[in-house]
Amino acid sequence: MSKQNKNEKIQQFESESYVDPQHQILTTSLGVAVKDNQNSLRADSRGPTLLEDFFLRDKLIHFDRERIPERVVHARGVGAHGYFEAYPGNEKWTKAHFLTNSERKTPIFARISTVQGGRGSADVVRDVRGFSIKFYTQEGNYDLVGNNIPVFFIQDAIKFPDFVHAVKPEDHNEIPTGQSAHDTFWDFVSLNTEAAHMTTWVMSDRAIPRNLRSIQGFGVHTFRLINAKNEAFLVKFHWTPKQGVAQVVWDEALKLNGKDPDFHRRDLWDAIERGNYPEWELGAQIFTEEQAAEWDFDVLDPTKLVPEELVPVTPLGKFILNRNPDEFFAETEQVAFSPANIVPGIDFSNDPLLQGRLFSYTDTHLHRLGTPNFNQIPINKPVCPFHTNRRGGFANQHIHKGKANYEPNSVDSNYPREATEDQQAFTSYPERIEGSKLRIRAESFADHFSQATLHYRSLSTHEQQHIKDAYAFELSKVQAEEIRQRVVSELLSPIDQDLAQYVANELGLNVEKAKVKSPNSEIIISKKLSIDAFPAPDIAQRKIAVLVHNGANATTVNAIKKWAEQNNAIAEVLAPSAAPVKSSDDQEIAVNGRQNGEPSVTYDATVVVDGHNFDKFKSDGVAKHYVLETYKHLKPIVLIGDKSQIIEILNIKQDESVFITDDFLSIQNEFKQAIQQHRNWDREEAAKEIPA
Ligand code: HDE
Repeated sequence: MSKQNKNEKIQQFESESYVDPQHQILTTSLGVAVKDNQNSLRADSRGPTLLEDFFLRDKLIHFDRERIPERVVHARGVGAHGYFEAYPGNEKWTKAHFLTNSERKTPIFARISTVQGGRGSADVVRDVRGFSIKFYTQEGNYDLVGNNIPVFFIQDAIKFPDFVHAVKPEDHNEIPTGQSAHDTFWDFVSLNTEAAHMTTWVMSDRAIPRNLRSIQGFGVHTFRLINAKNEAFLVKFHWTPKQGVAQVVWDEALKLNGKDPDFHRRDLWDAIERGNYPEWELGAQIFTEEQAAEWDFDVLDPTKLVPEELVPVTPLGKFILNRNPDEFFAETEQVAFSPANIVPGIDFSNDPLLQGRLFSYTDTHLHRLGTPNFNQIPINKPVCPFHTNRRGGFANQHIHKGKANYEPNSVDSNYPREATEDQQAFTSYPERIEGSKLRIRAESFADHFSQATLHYRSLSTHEQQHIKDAYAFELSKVQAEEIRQRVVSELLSPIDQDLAQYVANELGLNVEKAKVKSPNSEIIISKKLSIDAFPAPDIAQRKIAVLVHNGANATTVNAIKKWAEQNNAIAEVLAPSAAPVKSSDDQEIAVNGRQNGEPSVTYDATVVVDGHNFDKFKSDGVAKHYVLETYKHLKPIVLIGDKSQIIEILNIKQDESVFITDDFLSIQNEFKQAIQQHRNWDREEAAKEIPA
C-alpha cells in the first residue's frame, strides 16, 4: 500500500468509528464494544473467574495504575483556563511577543495550590498559596511559577529539601497535615533566621485567604526583561486581583476546614461556572542594575522585596480565568510548570534560589510524569509549531516524517535548522561574570530582619494583632520549650519588641533583648504590603445566607434575592429543613438548603427574615448560632423584624454592619457597603465575647 493510500485508509477508519459523541458505546481501551460491564467472565454462575476475561484485565490493570506520585510540595491545587491580554507600549521593556502584541489573546492555564499538605488535604489551612500560570505563547510556553507572598523562606536552593522536610508533617508520625504549627518547622526557621521575613507573611492574613480569586501573585525572584535593542531591565513580577484581596478570620478557617474542606476549590469553580470570571492585572517593578546597586538590600536575595515606594508597579496586561477544566487529572494534575520555561524577551537572574529551581522542576516532572515526553501531554503542549530531533522515550506521541533526526543534515535539506538572525530565537543575556568558584553566601544577603520589620510595621493594627495571635497559636503547638524560646528571642525580638513581648506573654516565656539588631533603623512604611491597600470594588460573587422560618415575609425574601442578583451577588435561602417554608401570606418560599448543611462560614453575610417578633428564630438554636457565628467572624448581619430586643436576645452589640429594619430596601446601600468591606474589624474586641 502506498504511503498516501495508507493515510487515507487510516482516516477512513477514523471516520467510520461508531463512537459518535451523542451516543457513545462503552469499549475496551482498544475500542472493542462492551456488552456487559456488570459481571466478569466466569465458569458457570457460581464458578471461578476466567483469566481469559480480557475486558476485566484491561479495566483492572489501568485502575491499578491510576495514581501518579503527588507533587512533593504544592500537591493540593486547583486549575482553570483563561487568557492573557497585553496592554500597548511594553516594547520599551521587552520583545516577548505575548507581552507586546496587544491584539492577541494568549491562552493560559493557571494552577493555585497550598504547599504543605497532600493532595487530599483541606483548603483553608495557614499556608503559602502557589500561583502558577502557563502562557501558551506563539514563541513557546512561558511559565510564571509564583506564590501569593512576595518573598521566600530561604536564600539558596541547596536548603530547599531541608526546609520542605521541616515544614511537611513530621517524619516519625506524619502529623500534622497542612500546617506549620509543629516543632520541626519552628526549629528550622529559628535556626535559619533568613526565614524571619517570610515567616511574618505566613503568620499574616495573607496565608488564610478568603478565596483564591482574591490573592495577589508574585514572581518572587528578580528576572530580566530584554527589548528588541537588547537592552535589559531587572523586574519583579506582580499580579493583582481585580476582586481585591480578602482574608478569613482564624476561627473561621479552622471551622471551614471541617465544614467544607474544598471551600477554595469550590468557590473558584462556582465563580467561573456563574460567569464571574476572576481577573488579575499583570505588572512588573522595572529597574536597572544601577538603581539596584544603590539599595541597602540585594535584589538577588529572594527573602527581600522591592518596596513600591522605590519602584512602582508598571501594568503590562491582564488575565482572566474563564473556563473550568474538563478533567481534573488530565489537566490540573498533569500540568507541569517550570520557571525554566521562558521565551525570548525574558531571562533569569543569578538569584541562587531561582538557579536551583531551573533544575528541580524538570527533574520532578521526570519522576512524577514518568517520561521525558511529558511536554507532549495536551495540557503541557505548546500551541505554536515545534520541531525537535528528540526521539523515543516512554509514551512518545509523535510520529515523525522524514529521515533526519540530527542537525545539521543533508538528507532532509537540513530541516529543522537553527533560526537565523531575523527569526526571533532565544538568546541568553550576555551578563559578564568573573570571580572564583566558591560555596559562599554573599555578604549583601546578611540582613535577615530589616524587611521583616518593614512588613510588620506597614500593616494595620488588626493585621498586626492577627500576626501576634498566629505566632502565639502556632508556638503553643510546639512541644519543645527551647524551640519556643528560640523563636521569641532570636526570630521575633529583632523584628519588633512589642510582637516578641506579646507572644512571650501568651506562652509564659521571657523576652531576651534582641542579640541581633536590625541594621536599618530608618524603617519606612510600605503601604502596599497591607491587605487594606486592595479593597474589593463591588460585591460580585459574595454569598448571602437568608435564614427563614414559616411565617417569613415572602416579599422581603424575593426583594433580597432580586437585589443580590442585580449586584451580581448570591442570596441563598436556608431553612431548618430543605422543604419549602410557608410565608406569612401563605405563599411557598423555595429553599436552597438546610441551615445545618450550609454553614455561616461559607457565606459572606447573613440576613434573618423571620415571622413576627422573631418568634421562630428565638427558639431555634441552629439559627441563633448561625447569626452569632456571623457576628464573631465580623461579617454583616441584617435582622428583618420589628423587635429591637433581638440584640439583647442574641447578646451582641449593634454596630455599623449589624442592621435591624422592617424594610430591607431602606438599608440596601449600607448593607452593600458592609459586604464590600467584608469584615468589620472594629468589632473584633466585642466578638471575643461570643463563644466559638
Ligand atoms: Fe517550587 N517546586 N521550589 N517554589 N513551586 C515545585 O515542582 C522548588 C519555590 C512553586 O502548580 C515542585 O512540579 C525548589 C519558590 C509553585 O504544579 C518542585 C525551590 C516559589 C509550585 C519545586 C522552590 C515556588 C512549585 C513540586 C527552591 C515561588 C507548584 C512539584 C530552590 C516563586 C507548581 C513540581 C504547580 C512546585 C521545587 C522554591 C513556587 C519540587 C527546588 C521560591 C507555585 O520541583
